[in-house]
Amino acid sequence: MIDTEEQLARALEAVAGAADLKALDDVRVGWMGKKGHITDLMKSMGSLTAEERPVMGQKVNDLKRAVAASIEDRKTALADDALREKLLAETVDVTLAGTGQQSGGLHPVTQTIERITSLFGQLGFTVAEGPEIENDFYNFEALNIPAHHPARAMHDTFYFGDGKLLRTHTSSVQIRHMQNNGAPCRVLSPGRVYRCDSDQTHTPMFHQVEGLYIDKHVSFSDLMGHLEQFLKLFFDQGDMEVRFRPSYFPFTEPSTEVDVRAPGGKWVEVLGSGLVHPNVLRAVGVDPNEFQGYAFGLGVERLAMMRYGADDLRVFFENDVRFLSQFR
Ligand code: 2U9
Repeated sequence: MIDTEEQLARALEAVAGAADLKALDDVRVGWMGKKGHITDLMKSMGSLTAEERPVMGQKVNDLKRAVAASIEDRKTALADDALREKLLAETVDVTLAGTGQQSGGLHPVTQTIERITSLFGQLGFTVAEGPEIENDFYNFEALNIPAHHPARAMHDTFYFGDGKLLRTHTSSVQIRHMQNNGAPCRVLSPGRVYRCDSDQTHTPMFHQVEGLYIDKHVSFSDLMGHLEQFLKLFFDQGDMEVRFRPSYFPFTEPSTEVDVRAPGGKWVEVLGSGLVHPNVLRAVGVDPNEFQGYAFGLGVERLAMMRYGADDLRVFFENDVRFLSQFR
């Protein structure tokens, strides 16, 4: 009879010597497969006597179970080894210095709006907001710009076609504010405005800050003094030259455009202003014989361009992080 003890020893040696899963599978096929050693043993039992056969059958079954169990054990051990190796290779050294998180910052337009509102805040101005989608009354009519007034051609307005439009200035916010709160008032309206215009110095959307100061004794010299002081503080230049040029706006009378002397000696326009037109006060139910005051409007990107020395308005809308990160 065949010595199954010796067979088992040979099998266990082969299993232990299998260096990887592929080699182990070859061992399995060699022992347990259709043409494997154990199958051969089963077949050879035909030549045994009737007494030998059950004894041998038992031994071969035991051998088969033992070989299968050792293959399973080896398989688990090889998988464990592979996992251990993988974990070792992927070890993260938690004591290494981190790569750091870059902090963001406010957009230069936001920073400019905050600078402007903070400076006028020192004069007691508060901030008001309102809708970007407006109607004819708040954007034009109440501002002394009636239908067919040539000033409507000054604004290339985006119309929705149902009487609604995108506000062309934030004056509409101040009209709403006075309608709701009456006079006196000191209010700033920063926000997006829209005009159908696009080139190096015009974008279809830009930001304005408008200011409105209405009280019983507000004069043109208040306008001049406040705006000159604001510009000197805004540009951080105490000896900055400021020039008031006569102009025309439907909503102010008299009106003035304000220039500052740029480093090259050139006069550059920075804002428009004037004493609020009596018709505008009447439109919101304020008596122009009791109250009067000044209003001004400025383009935020334009002021930001001058302060930061940018030469193209569009950089403020492209959101290129290489540009934005300079303002962190
Ligand atoms: C009310 C009454 C009057 C706001 C004013 C300007 C002059 C002005 C421009 C500056 C550059 C617009 O962004 S810009 O193109 N604005 O010149 N704006 S006075 O006047 C008002 C506002 C509200 C109730």
